[in-house]
Amino acid sequence: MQMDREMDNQEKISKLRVTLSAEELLRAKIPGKETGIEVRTGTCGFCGGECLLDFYLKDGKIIKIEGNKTLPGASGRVCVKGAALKQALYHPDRILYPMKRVGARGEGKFERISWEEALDTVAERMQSVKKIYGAEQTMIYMGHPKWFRPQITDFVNKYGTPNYGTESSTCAYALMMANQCNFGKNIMLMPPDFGRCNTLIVWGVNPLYSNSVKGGAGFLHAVDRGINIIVVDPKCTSTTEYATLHLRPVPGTDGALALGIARVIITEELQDMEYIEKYTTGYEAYREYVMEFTPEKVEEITGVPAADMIRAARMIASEGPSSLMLSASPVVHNINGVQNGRAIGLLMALTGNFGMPGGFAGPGPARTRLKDAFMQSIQDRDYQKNGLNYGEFPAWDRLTSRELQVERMADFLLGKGAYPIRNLIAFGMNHHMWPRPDRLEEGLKQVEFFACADIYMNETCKYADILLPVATSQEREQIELLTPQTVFYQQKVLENQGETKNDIEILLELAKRLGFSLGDPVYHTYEEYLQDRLSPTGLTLEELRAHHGVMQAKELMPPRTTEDILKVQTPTGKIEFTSTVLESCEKEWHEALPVYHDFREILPMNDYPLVLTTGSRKPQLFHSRTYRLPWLVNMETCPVVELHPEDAMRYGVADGEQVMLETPVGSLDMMAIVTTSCLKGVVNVYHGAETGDINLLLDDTYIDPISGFPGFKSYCCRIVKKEAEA
Ligand SMILES: Nc1nc2c(c(=O)[nH]1)N[C@H]1C(S)=C(S)[C@@H](COP(=O)(O)OP(=O)(O)OC[C@H]3O[C@@H](n4cnc5c(=O)[nH]c(N)nc54)[C@H](O)[C@@H]3O)O[C@H]1N2
Ligand SMILES: Nc1nc2c(c(=O)[nH]1)N[C@H]1C(S)=C(S)[C@@H](COP(=O)(O)OP(=O)(O)OC[C@H]3O[C@@H](n4cnc5c(=O)[nH]c(N)nc54)[C@H](O)[C@@H]3O)O[C@H]1N2
Ligand code: SF4
Ligand SMILES: [Mo]
Repeated sequence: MQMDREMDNQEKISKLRVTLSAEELLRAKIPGKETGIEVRTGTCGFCGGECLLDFYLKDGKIIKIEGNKTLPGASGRVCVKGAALKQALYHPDRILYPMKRVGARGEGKFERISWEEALDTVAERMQSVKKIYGAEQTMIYMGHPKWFRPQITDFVNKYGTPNYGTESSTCAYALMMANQCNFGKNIMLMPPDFGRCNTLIVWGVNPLYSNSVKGGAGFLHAVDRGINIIVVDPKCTSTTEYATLHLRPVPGTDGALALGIARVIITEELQDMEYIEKYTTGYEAYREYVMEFTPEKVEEITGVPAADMIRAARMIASEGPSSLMLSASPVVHNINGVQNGRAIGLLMALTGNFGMPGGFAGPGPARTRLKDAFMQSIQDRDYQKNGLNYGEFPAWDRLTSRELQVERMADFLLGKGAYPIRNLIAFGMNHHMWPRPDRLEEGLKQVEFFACADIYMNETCKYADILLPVATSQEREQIELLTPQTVFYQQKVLENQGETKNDIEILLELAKRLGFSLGDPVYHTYEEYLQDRLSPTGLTLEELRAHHGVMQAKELMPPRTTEDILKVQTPTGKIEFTSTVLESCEKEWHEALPVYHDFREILPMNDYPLVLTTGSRKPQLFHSRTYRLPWLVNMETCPVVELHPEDAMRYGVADGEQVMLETPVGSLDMMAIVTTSCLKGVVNVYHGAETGDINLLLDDTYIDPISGFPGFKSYCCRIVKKEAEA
């Protein structure tokens, strides 16, 4: 179909070539000799989604972007952010040269220096701190860019600091912890089986906004198959419009809902006893515990009507196979997030869906792999035990990646840890993404030395002593998988702007100065890294380039079978209704059962009666990356708070009016958007903006004691109408 459409287009373009003048062809951006327009296919990379795009170049500059339609696995789509890449790539905020600070910290005054000077300065600081005080007094941080996560981990291990943390201290790892407690350590974030399930539970995910091109397409494919879709989301979104059943719990109450669903399944004897007996442990204790969650009690806690919850339970258990779509964030952006995540995942064990075709984490075809892909090969961390908060989150220390939980970075930079942090070396850091960025700013002012590698001059960079200019994914060669068996080599779409280098090139340069190299076996250049990444596929870089960058892998891993998946790697070798890891932590809230704790019991809800949810994704925004792009931010030019009409009425606020949003931490002015898409009693604010940053109002000690994740999705607030100025 897609190929046919593409042929039609080609035919139309050929006709145009005959009928239009060169000038008209240029205006229509038709590629060819007459216009000098060339099309190069590459990955977008703006959100890490790696969608395939066609970049139209004229005189080396991108003039148009379209979704690629021809390569295997390409959807032909581009989301609004990808379409705005043109503004992002050539934005004046791009850091194009290495620089050193000449003004005060935070002032943003810099002077251009050479790469030699920049790299020598950073390496010398790292070396001297290591020699005099120990490598642990250098902290290394990395934000959302994930493409070089395994390489930076390798770099950190070889340098020798335990104090290495990433944005995954607020994203993905807590859900992985929940999954690993239940299903063992080889289970990460599992995509649902869109093609084979009969009931799909979309729990706290909005794929049409957050994963618009790939996950969105998978979700719509499942919708087209006419299966049951249960969406669990407090808000109404474009995803919930496709729901057969939309459950709207108060944020952070997911655990109670899942336990209530389990109770219905067990009381109606719909659980899969044969599966439970064969593959699980702790069922008796779990069964006893879930009996507390009667439909009436669950309705009171979550606000979900009992009848809807019962319907969902019957669908999941009787109309399977049932699959589960979870996100890296909302469920675990609550202070009871790991236990809630466990309670949800265990529904897949209760109903015998874990590891089954059409179920959760089920079997899959033979596939190839790339070496060191993020999430496939989380590397163990060396030196972990000397880390600044080792022992504070014992389950975190044992599971996931063994990084430092950096939620308390402000304290460490402010010298409140067991020893000081003298160097902060950051790749893609934005302190506005953390609760209390004002405290982090104080830390950034005080740390002795701060180097930052970023694509853009963001607010964090303004505190750095040395700035390293980073290339975008269009400015580097890449190797990616297009399908489970197809490998893609992306040539550079654009020449590097200014003197930018990509992150791995920067790491290699720093490593050389520090006396080591990356990789095992070691590689010394970016090209050698690409070859190393390719090695498990059986292909060489040379032959892949010679085949226009697309080839079938020569070496495949055997298909994943149900039998293999059910050899789970928990301490007991069984799926654990009672978690051995959590129990062994012997800490409050670390119960072996997925015990439900209600956040409202520890918050001053009487004074701040509204639940504050922050960061529900908007299609046009991506954390801090988009606020500088006019095409994307012009839809919303000031901070907004969304609230339900009944709440608006209660506070005497009309749509478009100015309000003050107050939490126990502080207050901010915002514009009220009154919308029935919000759940009554819950208000929504987006995050990531440099002005009106909602994270200023979040308490950085309000965290899940198991994972250290902030309670971004269920804090408390109140709204005060601002009187119009006379
Ligand atoms: N456009 C865009 N896409 C993105 C991002 C972005 O910033 N912008 N960020 C990327 C990143 S880092 C991540 S982690 C993912 C997140 O991806 P998603 O999880 O899909 O995104 P969200 O919109 O945060 O959350 C999905 C839904 O969960 C609901 N929700 C909020 N709190 C709760 C809760 O406590 N329980 C339940 N059941 N639902 C809740 C929200 O109302 C929302 O509609 O998106 C990725 N994709
Ligand atoms: N209140 C609230 N806060 C949240 C969330 C929420 O829902 N609510 N969501 C949390 C979640 S899930 C996440 S993942 C985090 C994300 O938080 P961050 O990781 O801070 O997110 P970004 O702003 O996307 O990226 C940070 C920086 O990385 C730079 N960058 C991008 N690509 C590259 C690259 O290839 N190399 C280098 N060196 N730099 C690059 C960008 O220019 C940017 O300055 O935010 C968290 N914060
Ligand atoms: S979803 Fe959008 S921003 Fe993300 S990689 Fe795809 S086109 Fe780019
Ligand atoms: Mo995230």
